[in-house]
Amino acid sequence: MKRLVVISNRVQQLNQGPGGNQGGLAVALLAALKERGGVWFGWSGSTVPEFTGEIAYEHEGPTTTAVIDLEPQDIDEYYNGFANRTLWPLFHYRVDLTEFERDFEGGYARVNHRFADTVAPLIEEEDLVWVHDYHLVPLGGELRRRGVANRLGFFLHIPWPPTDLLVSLPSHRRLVEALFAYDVVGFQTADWLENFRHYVTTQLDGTVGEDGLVTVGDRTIRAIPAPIGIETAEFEAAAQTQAAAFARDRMYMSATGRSLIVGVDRLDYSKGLPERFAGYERFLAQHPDRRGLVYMLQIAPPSREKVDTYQEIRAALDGLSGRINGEYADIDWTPLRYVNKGYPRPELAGVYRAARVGLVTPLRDGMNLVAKEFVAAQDPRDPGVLILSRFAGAAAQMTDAVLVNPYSADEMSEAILRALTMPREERIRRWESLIDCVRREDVHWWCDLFLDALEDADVAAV
Ligand code: ADQ
Repeated sequence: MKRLVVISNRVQQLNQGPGGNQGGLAVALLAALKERGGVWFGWSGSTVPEFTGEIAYEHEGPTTTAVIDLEPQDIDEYYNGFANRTLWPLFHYRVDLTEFERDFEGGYARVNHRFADTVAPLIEEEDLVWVHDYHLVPLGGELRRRGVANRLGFFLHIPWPPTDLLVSLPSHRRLVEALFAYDVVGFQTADWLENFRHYVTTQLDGTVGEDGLVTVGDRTIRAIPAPIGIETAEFEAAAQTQAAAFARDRMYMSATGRSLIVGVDRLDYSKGLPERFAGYERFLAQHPDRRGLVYMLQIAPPSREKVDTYQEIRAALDGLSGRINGEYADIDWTPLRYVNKGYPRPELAGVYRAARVGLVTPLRDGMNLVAKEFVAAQDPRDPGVLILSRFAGAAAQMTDAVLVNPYSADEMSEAILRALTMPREERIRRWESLIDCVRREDVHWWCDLFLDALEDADVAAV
């Protein structure tokens, strides 16, 4: 079995132990690294006044993490700039929020060079190299330029936008052509892959062949759908722990006899939080008899706080939650609890399990793991109902959720009523079908799917 080199913007710390807060991706990549041995490389999260390329290592058995510090200007232009002010909004179909700045592109290119310079010497001849996400699209090409002839894979965690939107990026061609340095490129869903193929055939004169082969000029890559999953077995077990039971009981006790509707998201405009609040507000307005019998908990830890659009969405949500509670609260009832912090995974599992309804309604999402975690945490004898946006990648697999258009407050209100009144047999039937998929296509399955494709790829001989 070949050694693995994983490269992503940030690196999960080793030695977190069973009580740690590792998300599914970290669990899977660390498991793959443990099995195969190898290195996980990325940014430390810290800055230094001047880039040195010095690598800080941590080791655990066959797994090594290797991180570098970047300069403040790198973070401004690469992370808060091109990655999160340009690519993130554009790839989530938000051209209106996309900033097109040449400086950002310069910083993006510079950091990708710096990554390539520092990681290239760590790559051994037979290693599989797996690069993650929109921060690092050009890295494959930079590695090739430094003589790396290994199998190179790239996985995009976010959507791939329709061609008409992508071409609004002045450097769209360079960005997409850079993907042809890899051997395998993975997308979350067949739809995002289809958008990619459309771009390649209409803008780059490329061709699409059998088995996902896509050719532009003299380069052929394999482009595959590979929907990411969660660490289902671990998460189901987390939902059975004392910490989970404690969190669940805390929820029950704080609202006896009331049905919980839960949302858990990074505070991000792609997650559709204002629209979700509006849907819940519509529900309260349309169903006076339900007031006092339900409450909504929205957990949303802030992210990317240096980016203006994130400050704006936070301010908007503060206003909306105040308005809803101001309008509908009673002396003994708060309709909306809005919490801006993170929780350990077992506690999160307990909160999901206490909920009658999971509200996962992003306006656009590569996959959305919260939808899968919600399902994994349910009590099989009395499961809650998942309401899921049609525009989340997860909707392609989770067709037995109650699917909604997240832009429509009316649809959301109807879905909430339907979920709250759904007979137990129907809840069980839907949940069984959902959990079946969440168990089968878990994060380890995803990891194997991608790495098998990468191992089978005809290496850079091309
Ligand atoms: P994200 O946009 O971060 O990921 P998501 O898939 O929902 O979105 O994953 C969020 C993770 O953070 C979940 O595991 C969730 O439990 C955790 N989380 C959220 N709020 C939390 C809180 N308050 N406390 C603790 N944990 C919290 C990107 C893409 C997604 C894609 C993933 C993986 O945008 O579409 O599914 O990568 O590929």
